[in-house]
Amino acid sequence: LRWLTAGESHGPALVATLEGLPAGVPITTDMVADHLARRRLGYGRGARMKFERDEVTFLGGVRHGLTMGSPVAVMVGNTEWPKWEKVMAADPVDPDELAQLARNAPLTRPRPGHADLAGMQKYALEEARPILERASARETAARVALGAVARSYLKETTGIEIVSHVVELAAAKAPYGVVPVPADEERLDADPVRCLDADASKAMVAEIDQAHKDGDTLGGVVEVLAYNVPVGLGSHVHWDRRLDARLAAALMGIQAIKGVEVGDGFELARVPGSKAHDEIVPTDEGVRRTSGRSGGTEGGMTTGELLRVRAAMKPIATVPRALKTIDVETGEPAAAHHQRSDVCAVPAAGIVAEAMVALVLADAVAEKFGGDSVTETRRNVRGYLDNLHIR
Ligand code: EPS
Repeated sequence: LRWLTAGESHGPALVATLEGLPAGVPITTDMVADHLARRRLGYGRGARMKFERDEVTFLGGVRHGLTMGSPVAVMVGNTEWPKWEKVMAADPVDPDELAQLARNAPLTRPRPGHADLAGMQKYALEEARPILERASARETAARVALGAVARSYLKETTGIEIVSHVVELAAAKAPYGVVPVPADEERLDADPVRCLDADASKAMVAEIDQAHKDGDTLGGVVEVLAYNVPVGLGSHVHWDRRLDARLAAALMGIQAIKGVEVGDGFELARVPGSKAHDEIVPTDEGVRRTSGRSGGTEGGMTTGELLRVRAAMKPIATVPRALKTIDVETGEPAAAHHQRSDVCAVPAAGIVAEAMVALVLADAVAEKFGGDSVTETRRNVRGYLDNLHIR
């Protein structure tokens, strides 16, 4: 599969294309809109999440609710656009007119932790607008839109289903080892922080309330689970074919993610081998592992067990109690620019992480099973699984 996104946070729209899917994948505007709505949930989001809507339009690749095998193109409109149409116009705008717009004031006090300063240096810019517009997590709406298509492909061809939850938010932690199943999605989405454990959820909400009072922002950890993943996606033969490497890269590629773990991840480095690995046993349903510490990959290949990955998000860089920076215009110390921001976007990061996992798995499924129609892919999956010589 190949996929790309384009678009700025305050531009007219985000667009995304996905090429390489077979014909016959069920997908509708509503299916995409549902996932986009899930991304906007979560306690601690800022004002923009409340008044903006995500407007979805398919521009190609889909007819009467099914993919056609041609590239899928989807557009997510920014309803904020009318306020920004001069500031973010593609064509030149009269400089006098621009100078009168408060919104267009040059952003010369880069935020620590954001792409602002390094981006201005790298792209030789006098202000941060062109950097932050694309660095913004608004772009994740485009990935979630494609993720919705990838999920439908996975479900149709392999039965893979993906669910995520928030396991840590600042100092508040969900109990280890309690994981949701796909049927928990509605319940998770109804929780203010998408946490499965009621007490942990309350503690997380309290963390956000406190940070809000303090003019601060918070990060956390999300966990994504993929059920019904067949054995043998990815490969041990080369570093860039290892599925765990591909998952890690995809998750690290989400704005503000600073760490990724597969299965028990860093914890595995702290225990001896006898407590780190998942023992293999014969059962009535075939070969199984007795535990899920590896997160469902061994040697860069899926094992057929539950796939489990985690991503750690740092606190949002737009801190209301502004951090120290410089004004690049004068070179003097200054307070970082701040207009409005989310206190915490960890619940939303979980939905984005689901989309990234879906895209990586869809890529691995397409690579292993091929097919130009969903029926053909499904037949290939079944043929492979029915003929596994060790089961
Ligand atoms: C974002 C800052 C906020 C968020 C935005 C991401 O936007 P603004 O600066 O316009 O208030 O609302 O997220 C989205 C718009 C979205 O859809 O997720 C940032 O700096 O990354």
